[in-house]
Amino acid sequence: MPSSDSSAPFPGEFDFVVVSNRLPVDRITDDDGNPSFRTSPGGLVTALEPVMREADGAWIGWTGSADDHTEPFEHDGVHLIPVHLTADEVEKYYEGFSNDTLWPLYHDVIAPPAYHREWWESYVVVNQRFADRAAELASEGATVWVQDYQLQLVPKMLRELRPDLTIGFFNHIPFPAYGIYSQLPWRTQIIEGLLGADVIGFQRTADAGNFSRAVRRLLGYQTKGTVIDVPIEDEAEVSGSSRRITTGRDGRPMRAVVARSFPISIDAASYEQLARRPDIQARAREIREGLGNPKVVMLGVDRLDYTKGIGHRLKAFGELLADGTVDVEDVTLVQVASPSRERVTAYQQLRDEIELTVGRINGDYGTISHTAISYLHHGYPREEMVALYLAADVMLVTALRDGMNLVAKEYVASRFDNGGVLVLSEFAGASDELRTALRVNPHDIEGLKEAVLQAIDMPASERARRMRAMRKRVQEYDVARWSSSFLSALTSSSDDLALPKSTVRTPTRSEARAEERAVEEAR
Ligand code: GDG
Repeated sequence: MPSSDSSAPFPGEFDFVVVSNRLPVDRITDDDGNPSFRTSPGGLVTALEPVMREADGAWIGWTGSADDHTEPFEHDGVHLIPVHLTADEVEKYYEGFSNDTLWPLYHDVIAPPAYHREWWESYVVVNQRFADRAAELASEGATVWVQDYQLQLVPKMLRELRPDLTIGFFNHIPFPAYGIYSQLPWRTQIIEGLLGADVIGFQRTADAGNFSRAVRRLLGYQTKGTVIDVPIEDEAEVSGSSRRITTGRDGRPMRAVVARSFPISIDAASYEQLARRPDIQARAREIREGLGNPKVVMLGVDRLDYTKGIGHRLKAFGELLADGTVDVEDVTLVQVASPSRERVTAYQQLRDEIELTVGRINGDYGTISHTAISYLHHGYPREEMVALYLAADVMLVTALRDGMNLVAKEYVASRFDNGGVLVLSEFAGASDELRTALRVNPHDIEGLKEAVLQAIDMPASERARRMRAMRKRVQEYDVARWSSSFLSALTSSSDDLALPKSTVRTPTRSEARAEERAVEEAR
């Protein structure tokens, strides 16, 4: 164990620890100006809350404010342990390396990644801080689950400090093909960092495959199916580890690391519950009335991010209006673009581009009584989101690259009426599961326009058939199932891990090849 910070409460107390960049709470200020925290509306919280409660677990993360020295506190029965970040670290580790290097790189360089050595240095320092904190708090033999791309070095750092721990890692965003990943100047360190985990989870089978390929190319380790044999260098790790240790061909001790897909999901039942509420249904009707009761309401809901393909969607809609295929009196698009990463230049530019395009389309095709695009640069309460999902005949998810895309699943979960059509990018992880959506290549504007028209004209019986199949999937594989399947893979014996069962059917060789071709072509 590391020498524990004498001021740190709860040393070695927790059997289950979650580590993520952000704590699952947002800071709010009440009417009297008193600050407090409120649970943030993410799926991860919903998924982990029951596990956290049962295990009396701790959640380590940043509060979202620079230079914030909030002490550990309890919120809704979960111990929250803030990690402090300076303003300089927020700029270099978070906005820089995480959001301006890794994010664009892992999303197939849709925007050019920036590589700066001082950002990397800050990433290392901050990852070490998170690892130190987890090492202090975890009990002997505890399970630690590290989340996402901001913390890829934590598994290795943590294993060095605490070889007795069981360590999981889940990557919420894609893992790119080697040809792209290999741009990263610190590609080997990141791979080694991740391999400190016992189980590395990805959204799609293809992501796990890309990772294993990078391991083979960069480190030359053997991989068999989803298992990677990782040589153990450190003697202390052999004696201290609770995991199965095998002997490699060269006589060196090895650890079996599993890299496979665990597609994340949502709390489907809670979306359906909201959608069945009469007040939310009334609100959905009100939204349609407010839009002038058009024949067709189309909807997009995204963080304002260049990965989401908002521009491609607007281009397709704009062209349909321009060539007269759809009429602004009949069809309207509501685009919620919730504010995101507003201090990163690429996001500022994106906002300008999108708002210019929306303005042009509305100026060219709007009438006094009908607006082509209702553009909303706000965040909304979940109730309002569900009302929008109910109001929308067609949901447009046209991401150019997306780990999963929960919006697609939320739409499906909300449509208990089996109405509505989902147009879904094949580049979103969700398209592996939601196979009866109208799947599109968003780069193909003609194809996208055709899919939009097909969605608009789709007979009710076909809508219902497609929606029923998608609803079955989302209801069965909800977020509780996601976390329990990850955690059971993590805590089961290494022997079991050698025979993992993916929750998603592994694509056949020809499907995988077709997907690779599609990716190549899209580039
Ligand atoms: C990352 C990966 C992966 C959006 N605007 C509002 C609002 N939202 C909610 C949505 C949805 C969530 O935010 C966005 O999740 P996504 O999955 O669509 O996308 P990312 O934020 O990029 O998430 C992604 C995910 O991690 C999980 O692993 O699926 O691929 O990129 O839940 O509903 N919620 C509310 N108001 C808004 O205005 N309440």
